[in-house]
Amino acid sequence: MPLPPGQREIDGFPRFGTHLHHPPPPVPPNPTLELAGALREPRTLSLDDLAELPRREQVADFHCVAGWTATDLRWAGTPFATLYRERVAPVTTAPISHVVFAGLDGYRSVALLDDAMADDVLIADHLDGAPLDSDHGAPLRLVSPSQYGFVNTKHLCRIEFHTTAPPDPDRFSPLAGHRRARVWAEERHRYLPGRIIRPIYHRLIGPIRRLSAKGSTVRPLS
Ligand SMILES: Nc1nc2c(c(=O)[nH]1)N[C@H]1C(S)=C(S)[C@@H](COP(=O)(O)O)O[C@H]1N2
Ligand SMILES: [Mo]
Repeated sequence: MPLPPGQREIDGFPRFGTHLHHPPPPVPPNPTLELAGALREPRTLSLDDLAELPRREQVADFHCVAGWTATDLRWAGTPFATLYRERVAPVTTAPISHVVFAGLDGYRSVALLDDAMADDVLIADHLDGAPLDSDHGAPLRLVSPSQYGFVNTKHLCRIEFHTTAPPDPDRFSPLAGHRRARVWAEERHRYLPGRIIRPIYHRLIGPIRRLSAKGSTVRPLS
């Protein structure tokens, strides 16, 4: 498979992220997924509730905006579009445009509903045949392979459905991520072209990997 522009293949799949130096959040004894926002009936799904929906397995590459790509990851879980159609669309109060994915560690990502409805967007609970480990987002994570890693919230515990763009704390951040973050269009940065920002991000990979490895509870990375 060719890689999207500006990406380099790496060996393995490192723990990576913005809450890197912290250990991953503990998995609660009875994990839940909250559905909130512009819904007539906000609800909290257990993993058993989620398991009532059809599941899917898919193999995909994973592209971090900093420029590394982990290849051929085998994910399994519930397609986001299935969850949306079966559990959300019937109870929305107005047309939904944006979706916020929040993690147990306080991380948040925002996607357009149109992007989240793509066929390959999963709420994954397994990677390579095993339940997600804490490095990669236990108990649930978003997997949106056509969008950069920062959209792929790990430790997913809440999905909010919005009728307009939600408040944007990153607006003035020098590394604000692109709102759509589509890898084939190299939509890395909110305001700068992907090709321009690429070399700056590449320089961040080494330091961030070392920091993330420190917080890892699974296996050390060199
Ligand atoms: N909850 C949470 N999700 C997160 C992050 C994070 O710090 N916390 N980092 C994001 C970024 S920038 C990337 S590249 C991927 C990394 O996923 P991995 O650690 O499974 O490689 O997770 C994304 N999802
Ligand atoms: Mo990332």
